[in-house]
Amino acid sequence: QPLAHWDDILLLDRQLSDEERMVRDTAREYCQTKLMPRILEANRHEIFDREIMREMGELGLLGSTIEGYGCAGLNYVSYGLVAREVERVDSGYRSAMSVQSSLVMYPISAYGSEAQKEKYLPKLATGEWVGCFGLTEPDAGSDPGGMKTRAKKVEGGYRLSGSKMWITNSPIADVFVVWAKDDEDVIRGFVLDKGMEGLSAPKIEGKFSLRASITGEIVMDNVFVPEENKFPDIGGLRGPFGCLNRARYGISWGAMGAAEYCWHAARQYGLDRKQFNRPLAQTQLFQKKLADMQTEITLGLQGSLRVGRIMDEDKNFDPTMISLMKRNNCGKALDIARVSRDMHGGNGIADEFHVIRHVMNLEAVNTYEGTHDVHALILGRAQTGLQAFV
Ligand code: TGC
Ligand code: FAD
Repeated sequence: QPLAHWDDILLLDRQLSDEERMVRDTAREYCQTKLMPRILEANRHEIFDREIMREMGELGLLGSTIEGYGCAGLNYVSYGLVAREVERVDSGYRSAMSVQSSLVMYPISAYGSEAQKEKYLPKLATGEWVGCFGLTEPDAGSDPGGMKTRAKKVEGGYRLSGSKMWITNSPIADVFVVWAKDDEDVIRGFVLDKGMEGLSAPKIEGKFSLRASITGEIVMDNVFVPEENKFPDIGGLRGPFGCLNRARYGISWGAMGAAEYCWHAARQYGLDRKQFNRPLAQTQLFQKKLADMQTEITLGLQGSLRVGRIMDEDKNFDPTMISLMKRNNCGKALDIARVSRDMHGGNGIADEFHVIRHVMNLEAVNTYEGTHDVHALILGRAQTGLQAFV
């Protein structure tokens, strides 16, 4: 008989509190019963079902770490556990959730005025409003400091001009958190509302990754943004990076959820399928691959749990910890998904088996929020004191 806890060899379950287990189980139940049945068609036809945001809102999964304003006030470990369950189904659904939570609601809660918090957070928490986060531009990806979007001071506010590229949720967004340089060349954050004159968000077509997540541009043609829509005090890259820390942390858990799906699927496939008169799982090569998957996933989850505990206990966590886990877990998840695809043979390329979808998704997950190599450079700089970006 297999070991009873072969899928949790270091007993992560026992490291969780009752409340954390309850949050995880609620998220798992929702994801398996409501999201999993939708994903095949959503991925095939590039459909993002807007209703999903309302469902997540109802369960308290949006902005879940925020206290008040209709948010659940959970800890960061719980947030990570939810990301793991959502991404076990699809990275695109986790994208929608993490952008709303970490990249839209978090900056409003951390940098926003009281009026901004009251106006935006409750409706974002229920999923009535969808948000997006505009940092990347066509010519400024890994180097967001090179952005060209300008916020020119005018009477009563600012005029924003420029364009943002690869923006999750933008075509359906009601709320746009946008980063732009002011007249002093300082990066500032603004909250734009759908319908502002000069604001549009065309969809990017033809993605072969995260097809169940909607991605677009944000085009700003001299958009007037009133003073009260600017984050009052935050300036510089610290603003967007404060949000990215939270999102990257969630991704480190989420990527492990996708990897777990691929690992479990490969194991089951190997038990069920016979070649040369024995189950594939009874071959040495197959078992070595399963052992490698089990090892990387077990260590990756422990690492993310450790970072989550530090975030919950010591608010002064070091972002380098997050770079380490985002980089490692995304890279390892992508490797695991590719190997699982191979272990499924020809069936591995059929979407009914779901593994090829995870492979395609994890390509983007390994790239966004800081590429695998950019996080290597962040880690390299942190241990040598020498920056190698330029
Ligand atoms: P650098 O000199 O390193 O820093 C400039 C200022 O920013 C501060 N800072 C941070 N603050 C908090 N947390 C962090 N992680 C921070 N990293 C940097 C830093 O202290 C400094 O502050 P100050 O006050 O002294 O000015 O800046 P650099 O220009 O050299 O940066 C280089 C680099 C590579 C580290 C950085 O630009 C980077 O990480 N690039 C990757 C870009 C990225 O991650 N983009 C993400 C776009 S959003 C997205 O992908 C969403 S996908 C979501 C989904 O669908 O799930
Ligand atoms: P580049 O920066 O041009 O990088 C290209 C290659 O060069 C990479 O391999 C990179 O590692 C390498 N490279 C770059 N600099 C160096 C260096 N100094 N040394 C060595 N190698 C280097 N952005 C948002 O603002 N909001 C969103 O909601 C959002 N959602 C996204 C959704 C999807 C599906 C995708 C694909 C992207 C999304 N992004 C979003 C953008 C994402 O963050 C960027 O794609 C990412 O930061 C990389 O930037 P880039 O695509 O311009 O690649």
